[in-house]
Amino acid sequence: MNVQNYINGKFSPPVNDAWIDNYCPANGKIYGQIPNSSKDDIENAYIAAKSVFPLWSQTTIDERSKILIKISELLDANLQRFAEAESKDNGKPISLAKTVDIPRAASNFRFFGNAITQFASESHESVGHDAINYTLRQPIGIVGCISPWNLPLYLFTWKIAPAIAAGNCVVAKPSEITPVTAYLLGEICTEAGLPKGVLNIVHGLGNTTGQAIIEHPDIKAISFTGGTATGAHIAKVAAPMFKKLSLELGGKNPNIIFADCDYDDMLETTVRSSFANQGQICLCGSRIFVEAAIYEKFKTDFVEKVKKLKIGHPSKEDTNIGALVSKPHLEKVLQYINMAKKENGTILCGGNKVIVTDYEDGYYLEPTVIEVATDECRVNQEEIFGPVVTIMPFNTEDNVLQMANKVKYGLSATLWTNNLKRTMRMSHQLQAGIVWVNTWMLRDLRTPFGGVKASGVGREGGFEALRFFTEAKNVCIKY
Ligand code: TXE
Repeated sequence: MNVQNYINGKFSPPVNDAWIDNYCPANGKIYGQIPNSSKDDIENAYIAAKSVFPLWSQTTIDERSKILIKISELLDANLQRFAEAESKDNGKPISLAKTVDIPRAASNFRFFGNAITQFASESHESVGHDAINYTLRQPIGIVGCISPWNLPLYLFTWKIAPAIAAGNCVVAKPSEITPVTAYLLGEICTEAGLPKGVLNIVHGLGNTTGQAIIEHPDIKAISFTGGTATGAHIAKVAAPMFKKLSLELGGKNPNIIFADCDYDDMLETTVRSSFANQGQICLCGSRIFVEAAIYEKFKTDFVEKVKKLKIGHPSKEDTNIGALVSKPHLEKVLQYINMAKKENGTILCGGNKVIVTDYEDGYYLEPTVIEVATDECRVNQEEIFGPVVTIMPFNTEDNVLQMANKVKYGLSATLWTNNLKRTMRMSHQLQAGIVWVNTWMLRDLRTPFGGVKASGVGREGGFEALRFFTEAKNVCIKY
């Protein structure tokens, strides 16, 4: 499928007519082209956004809400088509695209369509001064949204929906590796009656198209999800222009298992938290720490279950593990597996490329479990972002807490225990933006989402996202 930019409500090729090949991860073949847009396309998108901004920012809340909810309904109605496109573009199992990615994209619009109707500001009476303060929450203006390839439409809409709900106009760039569902979203926005120019979707590489967004002096806020190195680069470019920034970056999340947990539930969920989406979710629990008393049992049971996961073409309903997103990414993950061997890690299962019949050039990899000799080795410290987890035992709460926190990242952590006091102690001390206890990736869209340390800056989700996409202005009136 060939992709075009969506600027001012219309599909158009890039000004410089430069194109990039788009690969299908399931078979390694080129199946379309996408624009490699330049500064000129970003400028056109900006001009379209700017021209409609006064109108959009003054649209009633009710009107905005209705349009967002209409977009969510259209996504629901097109679930199958979008799920197939997402699975083909990204390599993820169709079952995941159908039950998680696309429904969640629809929920993002529904949620923020409703949330904006409840987004209240504050007022404070300055007693003794005969004055009253009230706080306006004004849209920022034109904002930039840049998203990654792992949950393409899910994360793209996670940014766009609150931005437009709050009255901003958007210049957005999806990942060049997975552009298709963002392209299809354009049609839906037009059909839902979103005024032209409110959302402009520009495709292209990070260092050309993305760079033009972050360097644009009048794009006043950037919401970005992606790699930590890219996040640091964006922060550097944005700082001298005092842009507002929300950065959702990488993770190397601990999954801490105590002997007193509900074992079967933990085992089932740990397989999912390790390998869902081929392990390419920033929330995956890639470092598993198991209390020594149940370590050997866990090791045997976990490996047995992992070996049963079905690796196959993403379009097959019974596939558990699809293809990795790209050839360079597959190679990066394989390098980490080799590194594990050099670091005296033991590969308990997996570790090899998989040849799927009829799709020999697809980017398939066995789900891999590595028993590490020390928590300080690189495979246990660096984000691999693939179907690879490390496991090791621990003896005490203090010992595991120290290892859990001894990485540069701090996105999420998972804890398995039935001990309430320990739950509280650990949850409060884990260095992470999100802690799950006896579950994983249970998301309530009202809750704050984001990380600490190298996992990012700022929070999205619920009213946090609406706060990010607005400027607070206090008005003080003496009466
Ligand atoms: O991400 P990039 P990549 C991690 C994961 C992965 C690594 C690199 O470890 O292996 O990051 O992945 C755009 N100005 N995560 O290279 O480059 C880019 O076009 C503006 C974790 O694919 O950060 C894309 O749209 N934009 C992560 C987006 O940034 C730029 C999910 C993300 O791509 C840009 C993905 C620039 N100079 C990878 N350079 C998560 N937190 O979930 C790139 N981009």
